[in-house]
Amino acid sequence: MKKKVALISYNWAKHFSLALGYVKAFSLKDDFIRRHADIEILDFDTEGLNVQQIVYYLTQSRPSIVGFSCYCWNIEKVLDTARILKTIYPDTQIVLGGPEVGPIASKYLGEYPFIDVIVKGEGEVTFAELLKQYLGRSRLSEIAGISYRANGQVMDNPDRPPIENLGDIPSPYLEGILVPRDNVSYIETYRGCIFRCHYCFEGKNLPRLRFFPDERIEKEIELFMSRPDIKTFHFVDTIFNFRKDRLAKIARMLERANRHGATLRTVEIIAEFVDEETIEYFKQAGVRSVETGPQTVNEDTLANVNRFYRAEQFRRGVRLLEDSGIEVTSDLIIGLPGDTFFKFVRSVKTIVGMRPSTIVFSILHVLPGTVLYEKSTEYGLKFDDKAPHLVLGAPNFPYEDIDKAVVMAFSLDKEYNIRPLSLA
Ligand code: B12
Ligand code: SF4
Repeated sequence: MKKKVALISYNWAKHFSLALGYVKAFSLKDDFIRRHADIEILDFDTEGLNVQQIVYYLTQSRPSIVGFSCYCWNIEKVLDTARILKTIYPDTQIVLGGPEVGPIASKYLGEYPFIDVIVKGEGEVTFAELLKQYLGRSRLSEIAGISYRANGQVMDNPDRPPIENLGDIPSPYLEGILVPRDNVSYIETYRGCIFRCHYCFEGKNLPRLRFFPDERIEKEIELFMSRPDIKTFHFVDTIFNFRKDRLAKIARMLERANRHGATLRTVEIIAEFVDEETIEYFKQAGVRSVETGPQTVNEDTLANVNRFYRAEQFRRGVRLLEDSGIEVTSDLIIGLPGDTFFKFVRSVKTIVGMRPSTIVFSILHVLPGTVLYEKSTEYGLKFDDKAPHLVLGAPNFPYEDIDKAVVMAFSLDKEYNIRPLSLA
């Protein structure tokens, strides 16, 4: 009989898990796994069903291996589900992966005895090897990229190098494992980021960019655009416009495939890189709105967190975009090391003066795997070690001031960001 494997993701805002789509698609490439394992992806909404309902659901199929996709917004629910499952079925193997647990795998294993294995970093190859191990084909000690429990001890195997050729991962969309849904579907064209902002884990600190093959991206775009129900979708890429020739290529693919008037929602961009030509490519691609930094405008803070910002180019980029009808969302982070309450106010004044459509304020999350997390003491950062790891104080930005900034941001959000639909 085939072993039952459940891959679970607690998503945000009706999204579904691209990560688990890749993990399943890669595992099914292997003939032995295909013959011996039944892999089911279960997407739930983080705020939807409660843990008891999910556990009850799992008792119906009794998977012997349960893999969870872990992010700072769902880890509490993952841990509750895993603990209860392991108590009911001690033989069930609990495997965790994702950016919340990978960078601090030993810590999680040390604190939560019901976790069996944590996959560090990219999960595709490692999870397939792990499945083969569960099916009797290898030993945990031989699998790179995992931490695990053996005889009561936490073992930490060496990291696995990044997947060299991303084309080795079958597309979960083209394989029919994931079905695109309007507004919450993502295409990934490359992994990594050209920058290394110290608060960010998007590029996962990997040394260089790696790209999915063009033909495969084109086929995914074609699949999305062939569906009249897909009115809008996203790219997961860290910076949509990091190189103009690439942007031009993707824009052409999108234009060619777009027969139902689909639009691209909120791609992440660097505003400083925007010029007239970029605007033309964005239009060709169907981009209606973009999201960008600068997170703070203060030079010492920018230097502290290794963030790229060029005031005049940024201003020009925002104007070019807004004047050509592409909405700009500008992001500011509260609590970055180097900022103070008044420096935060300065950032707000500067950005309001540039008149983007929307300003999004967020409180600094000190995320595992980031430089700020690893060097928090050096930076004098206090943060809640419990996810989502919100900052509780920086050297000249004490908790009370952070709180004041949050209240101010809340009011500004009402004042600046609300537009009745009739005026939008
Ligand atoms: C899409 C997305 C969202 C979506 C939600 C997606 C969902 N499924 O619910 C939205 C836009 C709603 C969102 C919101 C937020 N997000 Co977000 N988001 C992303 C984004 C851009 C893409 C995720 C993705 O699909 N990546 C592609 C897949 C392939 O990569 P992956 O998820 O890392 O998966 C790989 C490995 O981690 C591993 N893996 C993952 N799961 C599993 C499971 C198993 C069993 C195994 C073996 C392996 C494995 O294998 C995968 C393949 O290699 C990432 C950045 C990024 N580029 O990854 C941030 C990211 C996940 N988000 C992040 C954050 C902080 C947030 C917010 C808190 C931001 C905020 N300030 O509000 C909010 C949280 C919601 C809230 N309001 O509280 C952080 C999370 C860090 C952490 N420790 O969890 C990330 C990493 C970005 C960052 N800032 O560094 N987000
Ligand atoms: S914040 Fe943006 S630019 Fe900076 S490392 Fe993350 S994805 Fe790259």
